[in-house]
Amino acid sequence: MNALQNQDPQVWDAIQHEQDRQRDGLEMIASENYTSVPVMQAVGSELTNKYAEGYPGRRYYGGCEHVDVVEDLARQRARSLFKAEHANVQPHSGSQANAAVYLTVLNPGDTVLALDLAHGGHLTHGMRLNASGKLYHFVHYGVTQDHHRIDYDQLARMAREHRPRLIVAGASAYPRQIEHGRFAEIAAEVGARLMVDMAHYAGLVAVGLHDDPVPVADFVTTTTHKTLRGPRGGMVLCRESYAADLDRSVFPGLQGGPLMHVIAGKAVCFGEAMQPGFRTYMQGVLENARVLAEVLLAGGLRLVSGGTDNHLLLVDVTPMNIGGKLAEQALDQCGITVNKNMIPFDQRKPMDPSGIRIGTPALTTRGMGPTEMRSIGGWILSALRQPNDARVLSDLRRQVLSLCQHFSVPS
Ligand code: DSN
Repeated sequence: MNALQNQDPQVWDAIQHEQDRQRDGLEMIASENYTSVPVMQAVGSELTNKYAEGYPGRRYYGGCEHVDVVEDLARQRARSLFKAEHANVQPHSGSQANAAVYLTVLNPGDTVLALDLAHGGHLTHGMRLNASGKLYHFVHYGVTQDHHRIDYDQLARMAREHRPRLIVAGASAYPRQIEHGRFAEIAAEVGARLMVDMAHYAGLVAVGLHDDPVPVADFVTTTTHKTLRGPRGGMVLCRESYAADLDRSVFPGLQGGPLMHVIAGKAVCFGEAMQPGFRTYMQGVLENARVLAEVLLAGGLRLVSGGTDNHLLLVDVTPMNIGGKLAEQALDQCGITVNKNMIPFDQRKPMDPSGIRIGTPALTTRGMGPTEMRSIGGWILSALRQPNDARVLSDLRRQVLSLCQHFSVPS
C-alpha cells in the first residue's frame, strides 16, 4: 500500500478509476493527450513546494537557485523549439496566457476582432460571460457558409470597419490550417496587433507541419497539454520588444507564484518535442485524422469543411437523425470519449448541438495507426446509427476494450 492509498483511499480510488478509464477507453477529445512518464514525474516533484514569485535571477523569495535552472531551461527550450525571441512559461493555463496578452496591449473597452465561438473560436476570445467579453469590446468574424473556411474577406472588411486594437487568430474547433500571413497583412493594414492562439495545433507548428505564426504575430499563446503533449499549462511567445511588458502582465499583473513543478514539466515536454520522434508522432496524428475522415464520410456523416488538414474533425451527426448530445452519450457507452460541439450556422442549441468534435492526438500517442482508425471509424458509425440499442453499444464496448488491451498508456 502506498502513502496516498493508505492515508486517503477515497482520492486514491478515484485516481485508480481514472487510470482505468484512460487505459480501457478510446480518448478522442481533440484537446486531450497522454503526457509522458518523465513529464508526470516532474509535475509530481518537490518543486510544488517552492514559491518563486518573479523571474529567474529576480525573485521575491530566497532558495530559488534550482527552480531558476528549471525555468531557464523551459524558456530556452521554448524559444529554440518555436524560434521565438521571448518566452514566458509561467501562465497557469491558456486562458491566463490570453489574458496576459490582453492586459499587455488593451485597455478596458478596447475593440478586439476574433473568431466567433460558434464557428470554432474559444471562450477567452470574447465570449460574453468570460472576463475577455466583459472587459473588452469583442467583435467576431466567422467562416464561410459554403466551405466553412475562415472568411478572410469578412475579416478584412470588419477590421476596416471596427479598427480593432488587436486581432486574434486561432481556434479550438477548426479542422483546417490557419493562414497566419493573411491575418498579419490585415492587422498591418489597420494598425492592429496580432495575437495567435495556437493551443490546438502547437505540436504541428513545432515540427513544421502547420503554418508558423511566430514570424508574423506580435504574440503567440498556447497551452502545453494538447498536441504538444506536455503538462497542463500555458505559455506566451513574443518579440523581444514586448518582453518586459508581457512579463509584467503575467506577474504581478495576473498571477502570483508560478507553478514550478509544472514549469519543470514544460521544460521536459519541450525537450521531448525537439526529438525526431515527435515529428513522426505528429505526422501520425495527421494521417490518423485523414483516415478517420475518409471512413466517416464514406459512412454518410457530414464533416465541417468536408474534411481535415489538422488533428481534429468536426462531425455533423444530423444525417443520422440525431443530435450531438445523444451522439456523445452513445459513444461514451462504447468507451469512445468525444465532446458534443456546435457546428458553424448551427440551428440547434449549445447543450444539444448538431456536431461532435473528434481528435486523434491521444490515440496516436498510444501507437494506434490507420488500421485502428478504420476499425474505430466503423464503430463510431455503428453507434451513431443505433444510439439507443443497448446490445449494439455493449458489443461495441467489448471491441473497444479488446483493442485498448493491445495499446498501453504512459503510467
Ligand atoms: N477546452 C479546450 C478545448 O477542448 O478545446 C480549449 O481550452
